[in-house]
Amino acid sequence: MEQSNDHMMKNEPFEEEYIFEKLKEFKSQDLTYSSGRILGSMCSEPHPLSKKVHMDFLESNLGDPGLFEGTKAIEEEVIKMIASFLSLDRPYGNVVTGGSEANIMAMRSARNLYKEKNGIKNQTAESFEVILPKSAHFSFKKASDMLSFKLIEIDLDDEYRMDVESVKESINKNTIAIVGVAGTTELGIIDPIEELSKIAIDNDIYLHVDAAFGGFSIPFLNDIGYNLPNFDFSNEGVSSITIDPHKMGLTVIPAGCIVYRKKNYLDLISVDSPYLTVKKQSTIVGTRSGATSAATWAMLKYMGREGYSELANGCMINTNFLADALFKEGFNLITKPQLNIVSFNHPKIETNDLVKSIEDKSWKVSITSYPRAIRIVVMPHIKHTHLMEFMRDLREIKKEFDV
Ligand code: 0PR
Repeated sequence: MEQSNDHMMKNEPFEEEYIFEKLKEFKSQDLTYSSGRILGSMCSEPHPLSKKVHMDFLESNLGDPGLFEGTKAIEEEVIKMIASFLSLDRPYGNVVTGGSEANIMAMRSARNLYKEKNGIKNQTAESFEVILPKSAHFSFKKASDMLSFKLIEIDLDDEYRMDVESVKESINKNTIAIVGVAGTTELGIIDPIEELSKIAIDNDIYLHVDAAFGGFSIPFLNDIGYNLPNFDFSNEGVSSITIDPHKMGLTVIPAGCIVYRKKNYLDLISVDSPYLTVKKQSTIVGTRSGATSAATWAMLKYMGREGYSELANGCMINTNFLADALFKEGFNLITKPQLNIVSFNHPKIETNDLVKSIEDKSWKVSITSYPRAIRIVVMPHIKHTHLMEFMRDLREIKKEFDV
């Protein structure tokens, strides 16, 4: 069984048994969701059905959909099903690799729409501007670099939402898009999309909503009476929405979705693909997985709105339990959780020191940048018992710090 490094360097064939053994060793270094120790991730353990379906479609390539017409039909149904809970009857869009790709596609559409409207043929790079909240995900920094537009970062109000007055003041003739977030990465806050929509209509500007995280919770929580703000296409100014099945949708990675109100937004970013079975392609990725579309389709059918309501509600119950427990122990909650994210710090312990002590007890948390705090994303793999253990450890840590 044991084969030498020499052998490896020559890249001679190995026995299957050795390969599995080696990979098992690598995998043993990974954390598992089921341990409950991953507290700072927006991904979770995929549902077994999603894994099974994914395996059945591994060879399918949506980069050349004429070869995989059945899978292409699945992708279209996924976009339709998702759009139905975003209040849009005739959607256009794709299942993509995640929120980053979806956001980059939306920004490309917005820029090209602006160019079309203004008769701009060449890049006038430095003059394009996108208005977005300070809380927006870093994928917009990538988009800005790739597409050459300036980011106009808007301050947040007292509730960490994008400040609407500042948005109005920042609009000028170079504005190509406004971005609002429904479920911010650090705090899970929902921006005032209804107001942004009015501003977008009044100024004839493209409005993109990044609901990568919140999109798979907000509609289902509202079904059961949560009364969260409306972020969807029923706001006439919303041009596109990012929404990720691989976050709260329980599907395998990589599954994100971009949903557009108009076909033109997709056409504006299509390039000729002469030697494929279709003559145009709009996604950033060329050869792309059909398996994630199939797995997402299966999960949407299997869970239904009710299943996703139950899932999101379970996470919210755990979120509120954690927030209350932290508050009782004297921690500062940055904000009352709107979705399943709790961010906190301690008035007498430096956040970095607190993180170190938490990590010494084998928990993985993440740190927010504004304001600086510890962030816990209460995903479906985090159970009540894990949170009880976590609180026990926090009480010990407090003792160590003498507070
Ligand atoms: N938009 C929002 C609002 C997001 O929160 C994220 C990711 C994205 C877009 C980009 O999505 P993709 O990562 O699918 O391209 N937010 C998390 C983050 O960056 C993703 C994450 C997932 C982080 C798992 C950690 C982790 O373990 O914080």
